[in-house]
Amino acid sequence: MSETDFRCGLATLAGRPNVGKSTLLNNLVGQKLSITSSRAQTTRHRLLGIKTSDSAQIIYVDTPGLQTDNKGMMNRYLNRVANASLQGVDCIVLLIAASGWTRADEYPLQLAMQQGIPVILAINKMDQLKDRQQLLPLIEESHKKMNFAEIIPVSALKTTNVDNLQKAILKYLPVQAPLYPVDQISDRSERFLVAELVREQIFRGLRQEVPYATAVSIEQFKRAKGAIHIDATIWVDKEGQKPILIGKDGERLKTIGSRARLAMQKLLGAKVHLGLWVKVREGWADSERALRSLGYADES
Ligand SMILES: Nc1nc2c(ncn2[C@@H]2O[C@H](COP(=O)(O)OP(=O)(O)O)[C@@H](O)[C@H]2O)c(=O)[nH]1
Ligand SMILES: [Mg+2]
Repeated sequence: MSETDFRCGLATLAGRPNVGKSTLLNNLVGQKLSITSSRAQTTRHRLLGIKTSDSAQIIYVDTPGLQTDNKGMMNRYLNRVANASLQGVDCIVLLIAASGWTRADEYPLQLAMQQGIPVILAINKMDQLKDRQQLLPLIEESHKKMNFAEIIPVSALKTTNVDNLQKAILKYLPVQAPLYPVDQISDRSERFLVAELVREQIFRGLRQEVPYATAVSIEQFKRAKGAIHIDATIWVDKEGQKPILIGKDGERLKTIGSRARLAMQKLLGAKVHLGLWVKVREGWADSERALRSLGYADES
């Protein structure tokens, strides 16, 4: 492979909430960077996952789900981030689920169509189909929706056909030198990624509205004596949410902490000591200033 054949570019993973964008990003990059849960709107930030080989560098863009709910400052913020991530990239990978097109897929489809760049349709969660024959009518129906550059069924969870998706994306990337150092896997700092791992456990461990009322900040991130010492604060919106997060005898917070700590050790490849606190900051999700100070500022 000569240097002049090297391909490099950006591919945005787009789609409705919960369709599997973050799971797919982790799978494509081969490292867990983006947090996932069975709940909509787990992803709140744009995150780059960078995959470099001898012949190419693909920069995947994970985004919050595209949805039409614009109520509240957080929803508006999430929509802005997701919208902006469709611009200035080389191709869009639009995800739908193998169970079929839903109304919630129409808005991401419209936005993807408007960009005037190649759109690859990834039909995700194909592991949930009893019979792969069911894909044929779905592919047929999808062809009518728009002129997709490619249509590729995958399972992000079971790693089915993900390599073929990767090959397809490569075709739409320009020949150019890598944009990021070849050993870099994300644009996000370790501090950011570990804060997200705490948020992931909150989304996985708690029902109802509480996860949506929480944010996480890292107060300390220090390497000492072969271990990493991390102190994190979980911010809640109301006093009444605090006992829900902490749980009876502190059990829930303990579970969140120990699971997040294990995930951090895996990510950082080092022993982690984690201190977790819960604090109240009333109305943070609807205050522009609080949103900014917690890292929810518009990202370019
Ligand atoms: N069965 C199945 N579940 C999946 C697949 N991909 C993602 N999921 C699940 O779908 C849920 C949402 O995934 P996530 O990646 O957070 O979706 P996002 O909101 O689009 O980023 C999680 O519970 C995932 O485990 C898949 O290929 N098959
Ligand atoms: Mg996500």
